Amino acid sequence: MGKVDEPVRTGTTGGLDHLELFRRMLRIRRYQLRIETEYHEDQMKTPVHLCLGQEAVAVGVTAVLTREDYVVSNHRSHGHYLAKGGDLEALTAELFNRETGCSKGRGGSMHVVDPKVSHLGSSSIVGGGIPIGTGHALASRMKGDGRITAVFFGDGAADEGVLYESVNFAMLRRLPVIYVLENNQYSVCSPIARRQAGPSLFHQAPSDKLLTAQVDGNKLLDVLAAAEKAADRARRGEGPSFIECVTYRWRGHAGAGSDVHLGYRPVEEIQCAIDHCPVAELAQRLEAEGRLTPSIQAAMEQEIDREIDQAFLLAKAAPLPRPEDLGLYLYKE
Ligand SMILES: Cc1ncc(C[n+]2csc(CCOP(=O)(O)OP(=O)(O)O)c2C)c(N)n1
Ligand SMILES: [Mg+2]
Repeated sequence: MGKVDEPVRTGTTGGLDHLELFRRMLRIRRYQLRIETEYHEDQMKTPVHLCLGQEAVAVGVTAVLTREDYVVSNHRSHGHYLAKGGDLEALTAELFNRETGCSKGRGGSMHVVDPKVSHLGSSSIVGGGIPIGTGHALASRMKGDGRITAVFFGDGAADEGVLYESVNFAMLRRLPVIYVLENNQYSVCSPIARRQAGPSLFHQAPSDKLLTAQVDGNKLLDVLAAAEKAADRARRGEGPSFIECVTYRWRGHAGAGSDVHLGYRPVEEIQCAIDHCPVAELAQRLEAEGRLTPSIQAAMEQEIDREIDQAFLLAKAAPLPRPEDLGLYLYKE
């Protein structure tokens, strides 16, 4: 089993280590870049949706969760899974559809799960995770197990009616859930301005029923601050929150590499997002505080790359599921 990230804090205030959060963002960044390099070899038979440029959202939100708190993710799943502490080796094996994968090779990139760290899975059905996460929060409330749930979804999912039903129900029952709208401003090739009439209506909800925030999703500390408030509120039993993290997807919707040739967004827009890189933004802050130097970063990168090398090596050598076993695991007893 690969190395598992522990939660940085356990639901009490303070104790956040920003350097450790930087390492997590860097790890997700370098992992995505490696997938991108390897994807062209066509050994990974799964579609992939890279989260390059969106690392601060996954890391900032999961930093305030305990290992027992739940995460429900979507098709752009890698960052959420790794930030929650999911096993990197098992994720890599899943990308190669191996028996050792986190979904035993049957799921691929869009269906990743790691119950050991309460990552309950991702769904390829846009918006599909929203009611599932709401249900987990309801279960926690009924059992009184003290767990909270964070649900990640995109602006495309926010176009769907299920979000209204879910948030309304969570408000009504004061469920311990954080809805994290990862607004990267596109649903495949459709810009948000062509799909939504204005800012999300949830920002106008009564504040005692729904805590809402819109933050710069490329600034780790801004995401963290909003997530912290939301988690504290959920733990106090005061109900749900809705955090919109405005960010940007650097690469094409699916697969590896740039999609500028499709012509649906200007090159300058992509460049502007890259100029506001979330990893570089945090690096600059930490450098100014004297906590990060180029050599510290280089050492982190080396260690991360070693871990990634090992994961890819193991994944490629692992067995595929046997054809006679393909009917296994379809139903849970
Ligand atoms: C119910 C449903 N409708 C449409 C699709 C096709 N589809 C896959 S991803 C996607 C875009 C989702 O956009 P968003 O929620 O903003 O997430 P992002 O890809 O930007 O991270 C669409 C329309 C789908 N998988 N499921
Ligand atoms: Mg989107």
